[in-house]
Amino acid sequence: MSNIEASKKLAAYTAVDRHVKPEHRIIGIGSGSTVPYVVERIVQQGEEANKGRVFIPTGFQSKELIVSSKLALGDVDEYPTIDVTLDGADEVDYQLNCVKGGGACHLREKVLAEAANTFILVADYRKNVQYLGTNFVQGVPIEVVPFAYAKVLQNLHHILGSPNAVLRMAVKKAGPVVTDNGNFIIDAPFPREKMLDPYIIMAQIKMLTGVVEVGLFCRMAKAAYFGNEDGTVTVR
Ligand code: ABF
Repeated sequence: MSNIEASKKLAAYTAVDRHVKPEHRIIGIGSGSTVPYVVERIVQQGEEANKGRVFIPTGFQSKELIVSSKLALGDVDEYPTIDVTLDGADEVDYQLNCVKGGGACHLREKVLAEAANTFILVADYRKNVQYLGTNFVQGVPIEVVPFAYAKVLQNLHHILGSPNAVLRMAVKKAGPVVTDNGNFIIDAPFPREKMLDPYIIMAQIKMLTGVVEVGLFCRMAKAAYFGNEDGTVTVR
C-alpha cells in the first residue's frame, strides 16, 4: 500500500473510531477514494453494531459501496436528520472550510453534511492547507443547470475579473461531465485573496441564477482527520 493510501486509511479508521458510536442509527457516507476505508471500518464494528443502522449515500459510488458491503441503504428524503456524515475533501483550511466536488457529487454531499448532527472530514495529508487553493485544487466546482452554463460562466468571469472558469469535460472530451442530478460542472479557479474568507465568495456564487450548488463548504465540519506519512493523524 502506498503512503498516500495508508494515510487515507489511517484518517478514515481514526475518524470512525471516534465518531461512529453505538447509538448512531443514521449514517451519511460520502464519496471519493478515502470513504471506502470509512465503510471498511464501520463493517469491522460488526453485524450487531450495524443491525438497525441505515446508511445514506452521496451518490452512485457510495450507494454501490453501501450495497456491496451489505449495509442497509436509505435516502436523505426519508431520513433528513443524520447522526453523523463522514466524507472526503479536495482541500481543507485551518478553519475547517473545504473545497469539495472533484467527483462532481458536491450537491448531495452538501445536503448530507447539512443534514448531519456531526459532519466529519477524512483525507490524506496533502489536503491539509492553511488557505484553500494552496495545492492542487484546480478550481471551485460549481454545479449548474445545463441551459444556464454559458450565462453562469459569463457572470463568473465578471466576478473573477478573468476568463479562467471552464466547463468540466468528460474524459477524451466526449462532452460535458453530467452529475447524478443531470447538471453540468464548472471549475472556477479563484485568486488567493478570495479564499481568505471563502464564505463571501461562496455566497456570491450561490446568488447567480442557474447555479445549483457551490463546492465550498464553509463552517460545516465539526472536525477533520488527516493521515500523515509518518503514521500519525492530524486532527483539526
Ligand atoms: C469527494 O471526493 C469529493 O467532494 C472530493 O472531491 C473527493 C475527495 O476524494 P479523495 O478522498 O479521493 O481525495 O469527497
